[in-house]
Parts: sequence; C-alpha cells; structure tokens
Amino acid sequence: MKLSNLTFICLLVIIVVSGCLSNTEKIKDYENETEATEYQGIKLTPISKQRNNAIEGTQYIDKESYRLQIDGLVERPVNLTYDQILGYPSTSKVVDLNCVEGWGFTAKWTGVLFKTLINDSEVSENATEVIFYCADGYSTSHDLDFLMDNNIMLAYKINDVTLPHSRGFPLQLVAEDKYGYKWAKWITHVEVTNAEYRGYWESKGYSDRADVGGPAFER
Ligand SMILES: Nc1nc2c(c(=O)[nH]1)N[C@H]1C(S)=C(S)[C@@H](COP(=O)(O)O)O[C@H]1N2
Ligand SMILES: [Mo]
Repeated sequence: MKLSNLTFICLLVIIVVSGCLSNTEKIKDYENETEATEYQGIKLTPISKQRNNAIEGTQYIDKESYRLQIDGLVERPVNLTYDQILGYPSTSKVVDLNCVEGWGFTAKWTGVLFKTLINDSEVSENATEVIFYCADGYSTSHDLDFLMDNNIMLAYKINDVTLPHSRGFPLQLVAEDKYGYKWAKWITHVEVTNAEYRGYWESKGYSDRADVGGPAFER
C-alpha cells in the first residue's frame, strides 16, 4: 500500500514537472535582445503596453520546422524557411497599429517587403488579390497593388526584438493605414489569386477596405 502510494506520488510529480518544463519551453521568447524605446525621434509604445487579441489565443510556431508557403497565381511556388526569410534584405519603419475597436500603439517594425518576398515567385499577370492564412485558422486578404505600391512588409521584429509568440511569431503583416484585423499574425501561407476573398472578420461584415478612419462595417 505504502509503495503504491509512493509510486503514485512519484508519477504525479513527474507529470507536473514535465508539464512545467514543456510550458517554459513554449513561452520562451527573445533573449539577449534590447527593446528600442524610440526610432528616428519617434517614441515607441513598449511591447508590455501594447494590446493584442486573437481568435484562438497565442500560437506557438517552431522556428525550425516552420515553412512559409507561397503559391496560387505565381510561376514558381515556394516553401521558405525562417532563415531564408531573414536572408532577404531587411527594412525598418515606425507604423501605428489601430484596432477597429479603438485602441492602438506605435511600434518599430523590421522585416521583409512583400514585393521582395514575392519577387522570385513571379506573380501572374492576372493576379489581383493576396490571401494570408494563419496558424490559428485566421485569414485576411489585400489587393496586390496595395501590397506592392505601399512597400508593405512582413515583420519578424518589433521594437528591435524578435516578434514574441503572443504577437505573431514568426511573421506579422504590417498593413499600414489598414485596421488591425488586416495585420495577419502567425502567417503560414500566402496565396495569390484573382478571386474575391473575405477573411475572418471581413466575412462577418467588417469592411474589406479597412482604411483607418473609414467605416468599420461595409459590404
Ligand atoms: N492570425 C491572427 N492574426 C490576427 C488576429 C487573429 O485573431 N489571428 N487578430 C487581428 C486583430 S483584430 C488585431 S487588432 C491585430 C492585433 O495585433 P497585435 O498583436 O500586434 O496587437 O492582429 C490581427 N491579426
Ligand atoms: Mo482588432
């Protein structure tokens, strides 16, 4: 009896400890990176003061097994590793994120321009729209011209630190001048198309244009 009690307690301890270990593994974000407080004279919102919300909570994407799939109306579909993405020329810019619900923040974003990322794939002549699919089942879309003409980037750093898991690691779209729901996080798949598409919130009635300052709802 005593022995089996001891066995039971040991098992319990093992389960609890292993649970804790895998948890700390999960929540590990950037290390040895210093957060920027301002950039080019613009004061940045500290990451700890930035809000965020997501339909299914934080997604934990493994850096090693991660692949970004780019396909649809392109000559050469590709599957990029995290390191390949970081290998492209990087760009930094201060951009405000404005959620349609009224909150927002100012951050320095660092990443790769969409047009740079898509260049090797060669977009087809008839393409008009780009869909961003995310690890949590979320999706949103943008006009191809919007992404190309406004130097829209996919960010892997915020305020000089690697995008935390809670914030969309490895990639968040910096959809400048569009409401927050157009800023796809945890992007896994980019599809180029010429079909109409309505993303997660857009299909529920939120504006597909989503211009900051414009109407929230629009059919
Ligand atoms: N994959 C995914 N991306 C998402 C969302 C989501 O639920 N899932 N929410 C969107 C909304 S409504 C907002 S306001 C921003 C918030 O981004 P943040 O974490 O940088 O604050 O993420 C957007 N991107
Ligand atoms: Mo939002």
